[in-house]
Amino acid sequence: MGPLLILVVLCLPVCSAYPLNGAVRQDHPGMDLAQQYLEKYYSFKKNVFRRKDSSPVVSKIREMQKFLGLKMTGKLDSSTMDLMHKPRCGVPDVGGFTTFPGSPKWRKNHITYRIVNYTQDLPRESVDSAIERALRVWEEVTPLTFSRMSEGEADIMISFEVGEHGDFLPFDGPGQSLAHAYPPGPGFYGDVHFDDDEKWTLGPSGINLFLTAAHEFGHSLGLYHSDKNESLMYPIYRVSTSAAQFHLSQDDIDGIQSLYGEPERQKNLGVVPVSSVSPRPETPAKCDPALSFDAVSTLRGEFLFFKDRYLWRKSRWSPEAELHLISAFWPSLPSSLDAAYEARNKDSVLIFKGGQFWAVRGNEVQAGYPKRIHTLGFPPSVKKIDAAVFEEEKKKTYFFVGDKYWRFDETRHIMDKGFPRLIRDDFPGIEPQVDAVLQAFGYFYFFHGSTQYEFDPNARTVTHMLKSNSWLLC
Ligand code: TQI
Ligand code: CA
Ligand code: ZN
Repeated sequence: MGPLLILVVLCLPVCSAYPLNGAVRQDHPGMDLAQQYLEKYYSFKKNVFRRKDSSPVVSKIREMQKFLGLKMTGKLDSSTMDLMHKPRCGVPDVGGFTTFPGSPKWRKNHITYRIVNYTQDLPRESVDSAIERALRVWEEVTPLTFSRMSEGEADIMISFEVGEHGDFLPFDGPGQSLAHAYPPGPGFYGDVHFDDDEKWTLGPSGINLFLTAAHEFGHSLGLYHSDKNESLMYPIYRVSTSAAQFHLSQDDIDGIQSLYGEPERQKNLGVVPVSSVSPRPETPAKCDPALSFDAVSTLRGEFLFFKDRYLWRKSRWSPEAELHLISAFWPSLPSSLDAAYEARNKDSVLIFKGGQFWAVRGNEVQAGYPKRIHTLGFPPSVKKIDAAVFEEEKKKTYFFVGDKYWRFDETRHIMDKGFPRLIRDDFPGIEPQVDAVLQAFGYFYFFHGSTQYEFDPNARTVTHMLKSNSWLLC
């Protein structure tokens, strides 16, 4: 059933507008798929298909129409397309994921992408981060890695287009077709186009760019659709979850791993617990609905959630969070921390309690620590910090204290002028006091008791409210 649908979906807009009887250019990408389909099911030959005089195509279509019991127009008219849209009898439906005919895939593990242009609907940074997150979805379960190019020809060229845009698969205004993607290969293959007549958003209204992109990248990497309705590759658009809760279904994972295999275990983090004391019975329960965190940080691509004497460590590779004693990583650190953040430009995690802070790198607490928080530029009235988060792009750290926040410049090592400011003025919807903050996927996640707020820093609004322990898959 795969090839049939490819033809229909990829060809539907163009075929209804341009019957195949000679009016259509023969070198557009949809034609390759149409050709594959006809070859496979109607023993159609490549060489004749490409001829200037395309009457063999017309007769093939007539043959197909005859077989399907339709009026033999020789054109891919709407009744032909409608019927072809239905599952094809006699083609076994195995269930679950499918790949393209011939299972095309990238023959390398490092893939480049380029965002060629932008939609007006979202700030550029939000588009960048939605694309990055959508690629990470696949990166996490395969040996594939993606890197972004700012010019030249990348494997996956990403653009926003309206109407006719040069590939003979014109978009159709708001609704219906949202985006399309080509299976792996050279040239336009692998590319993704988004219909810029859609209202692209990152929230639940409009069309969610992250979800759509994640689905299209599935196609760009070689997956076709799945009939498992919980899968990302199921061909019905639904906004189900927020970015924080989104996860691939097992079917998507099986599908992509059938092409590329599993991730190379496990990028060595150089961070291991130095002792393995098994947690005692008074350990916090990760799925307690009232669970709150003391501090949250990233560490070399992992997430750390601090609570009392413990931390949960959640790696990108496994959905399971591991519970450890903080002292198993860093024996000299205190428990019940106030705040933590990763200064990624220095490969360090900064950990705060009361008037002191520590810098750790791997398992080492760095020399010269703890230091006094006032050395960072806080006035004497600040006795402790509630939460801290590092913003990678701007290389700034935000420190939250009561209803105010400070901004620290990690490059120049000074507190920025004009601070503190009120949290409510710049982070509308975020209530003091903040327990912990995390930056991930382009969002800030503010933790306040058992509630977590997903905040889009570009749109300056709360996009979702979650349970604090949603990261621990409760
Ligand atoms: N676009 C279809 C889709 O992505 C068409 C398409 C483009 C396609 N490239 C393809 C189909 C390669 C098969 C193979 O499925 S769409 C959804 C979903 C669309 C649909 O605009 O209809 C999503 C785009 F699955 F939700 F229905 C994104 Cl997420
Ligand atoms: Ca559309
Ligand atoms: Zn699709």
